[in-house]
Amino acid sequence: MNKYIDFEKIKTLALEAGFQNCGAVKAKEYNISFLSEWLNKGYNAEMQYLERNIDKRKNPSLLLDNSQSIISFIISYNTQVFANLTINEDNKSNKNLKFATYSHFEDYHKIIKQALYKIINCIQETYPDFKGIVFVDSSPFSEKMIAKEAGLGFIGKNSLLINKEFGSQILIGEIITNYFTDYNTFIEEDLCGDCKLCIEACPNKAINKDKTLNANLCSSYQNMTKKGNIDKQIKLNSYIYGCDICLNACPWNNTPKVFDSKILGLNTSMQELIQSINNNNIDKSLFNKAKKKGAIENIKFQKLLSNIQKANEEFIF
Ligand code: B12
Repeated sequence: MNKYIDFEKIKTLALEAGFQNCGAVKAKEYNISFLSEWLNKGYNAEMQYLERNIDKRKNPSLLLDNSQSIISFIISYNTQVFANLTINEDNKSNKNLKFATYSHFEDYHKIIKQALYKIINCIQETYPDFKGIVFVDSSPFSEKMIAKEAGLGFIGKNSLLINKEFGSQILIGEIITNYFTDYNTFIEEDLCGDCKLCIEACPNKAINKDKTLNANLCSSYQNMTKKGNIDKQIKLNSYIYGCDICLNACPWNNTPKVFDSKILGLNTSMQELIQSINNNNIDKSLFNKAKKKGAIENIKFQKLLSNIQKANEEFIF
């Protein structure tokens, strides 16, 4: 017997759970030649994990027995609370060191996972044999590729998923399930046109013309993921954790929809941490506190200190 669920039911639950949108694709094999080309050029830097699980990256259906569908969910972090905070930050000196916007919030990995499990539990009340596994970020497949196929946006020149309504300040998660549903049939056209603002804005020329990113040159890789110190030639432009330069340059982020998020709250400890950094009295206990609640989970204190030193050196030279 076919296990089918009406997509509208999933969408209703997704919006109730606090997502901005969702879309479904059939779990199937994809052509991922874009990934091998990217890896062959060494653009993954030291992120060797991207070279593993190639079978699953190609065919995410291998991740669940009898899988039929992948449902992709997006959540925007253009929230009203952050908009208010940004206004306050504008008043400060422009020598302030910055964290990428998404890291001002509570840990999106936890929040999205919880919301996705909630959706699965609700569905199981009516469909007890509905099975679902959830992924956020650590997914062994391209989340942007699936989201694009699911009709949630297009891939911009900066290689990010851009949604017409919410821009690129969005995060992605998925449920892989054993149920069929109604699949998306509309793929958003490429709406970058001739615009090259993100390419031009990147201080390290990390963005190539073919929508790929050389992670070796991306400050976000250098100040978050890379073990050890940042390469000398990299310019951080004040970013000591992650980077928003190519997102901020994007016209699709000029007039983003600002809203009250039901689930994505600010990590208030980040403000205390940032203040201590900009007052030159960084406090390890504030760092630990911010790390516990927030999205800066993958950085060690020593690395943050060396990022701060590097960013400050740029003001001197
Ligand atoms: C490794 C990684 C990084 C690396 C490398 C980034 C990169 N562009 O590859 C680093 C550390 C630099 C990084 C930085 C950031 N990241 Co990151 N990252 C990832 C991760 C874990 C894997 C990405 C990957 O596989 N890269 C390899 C390349 C080749 O593949 P790709 O990036 O998926 O994109 C290609 C395909 O989608 C392909 N494609 C597009 N359409 C189609 C259609 C078909 C049919 C096919 C076959 C292919 C195809 O073209 C794309 C470009 O080459 C994903 C989560 C995940 N599991 O997918 C998050 C993810 C991409 N990151 C995310 C975020 C938020 C960021 C930052 C904005 C954080 C910050 N503020 O600092 C920056 C943005 C930098 C940038 N411009 O990309 C979000 C992006 C959301 C969005 N709007 O797109 C993701 C999806 C995490 C999440 N769950 O939300 N990241």
